[in-house]
Amino acid sequence: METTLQNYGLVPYFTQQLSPEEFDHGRVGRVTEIQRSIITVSDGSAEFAIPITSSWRDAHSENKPTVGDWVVLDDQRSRIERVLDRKSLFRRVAAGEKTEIQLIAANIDVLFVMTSCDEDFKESRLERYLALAVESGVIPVVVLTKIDLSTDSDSYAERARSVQTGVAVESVNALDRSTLDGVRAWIEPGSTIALVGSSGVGKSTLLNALAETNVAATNEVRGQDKKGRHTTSHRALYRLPGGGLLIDVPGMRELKVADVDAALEIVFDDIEAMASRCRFADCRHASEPGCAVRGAVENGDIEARRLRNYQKLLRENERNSASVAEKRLQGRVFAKHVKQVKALKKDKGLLE
Ligand SMILES: Nc1nc2c(ncn2[C@@H]2O[C@H](COP(=O)(O)OP(=O)(O)O)[C@@H](O)[C@H]2O)c(=O)[nH]1
Ligand SMILES: [Mg+2]
Ligand SMILES: [Zn+2]
Repeated sequence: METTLQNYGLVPYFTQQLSPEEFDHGRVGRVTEIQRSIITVSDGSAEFAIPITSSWRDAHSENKPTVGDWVVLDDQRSRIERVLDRKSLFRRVAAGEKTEIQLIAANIDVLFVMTSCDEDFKESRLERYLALAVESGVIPVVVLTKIDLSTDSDSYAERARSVQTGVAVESVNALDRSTLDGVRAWIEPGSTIALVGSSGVGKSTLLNALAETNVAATNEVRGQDKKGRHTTSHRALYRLPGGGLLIDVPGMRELKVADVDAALEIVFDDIEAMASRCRFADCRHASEPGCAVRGAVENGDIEARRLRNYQKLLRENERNSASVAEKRLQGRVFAKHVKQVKALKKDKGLLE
């Protein structure tokens, strides 16, 4: 079982968290798929369809199993006992009145941030994805698709490279396997890659090309509004012939940020560096006198759009981080309360 699980990316980081009994009885597996009420877990040789029990449904959102998680199963392989500590976690703040954290995928090594050489391409969106990738502890790679449909794909690649110092950019025609060597170089045996990007950019097409078989349904983009139909409705982990693992994340309209302070400093390192020359240490680069960042925008050294997006992400981060911290606290208080009630019932002989 050891070697087959290594194909699924099992490394010492996870085996160290197992008791000898859990390891010897092969009770460890990886979550390969999540649907409405069923979690699919693979133990390397077989897959188990595990119903999501109410205790997991009520768990705090960051503690729930997600695609890519390593989990310990019970002896009957009918229940998830616990989720192992993650190497990395890609999550977003879900849109809506309430601030909810939604897990996208766990234990990812590389994130393919996908966009196409057409009107989907927006620097501001790339900056947002890159901040989320850096915050998650995942290496981001920008994958530029549909180079065959553009006469100017090099300029798109150049724009993508200018979004963050040193970020890797790979250009592909997802329909032509001979263009995929650049992305293949990022997929090592046992490593996990997640694909994110708007609907219709070619995530499923790339997955199929790399898998060398049609594992995922692709959507033909509708002529009128260029919006793809939502064929991929759930997240799943696929094994590639070369030994890597790929997670196709269906298009998400909004990926709000929270807790990305440090990541914003990295993605916007040019603005951060310039800010050290502002007259006021807490300058917000709005209307303060002696603002070096606004000076750089006026000189054309920093794009006005880039500064606006940086400020927007900072505000969003501030707003959401506060509510996320509050949620986490509520989650912990609630868990403690449940424990106390259970202990009390046990004392009174109401629970075994
Ligand atoms: N010409 C061309 N078409 C592509 C490319 N990548 C994807 N497509 C087409 O774009 C449409 C949407 O692709 P799909 O993989 O379903 O997008 P997804 O929503 O990101 O999974 C399909 O019709 C694909 O055939 C590409 O690199 N070049
Ligand atoms: Mg798709
Ligand atoms: Zn300033």
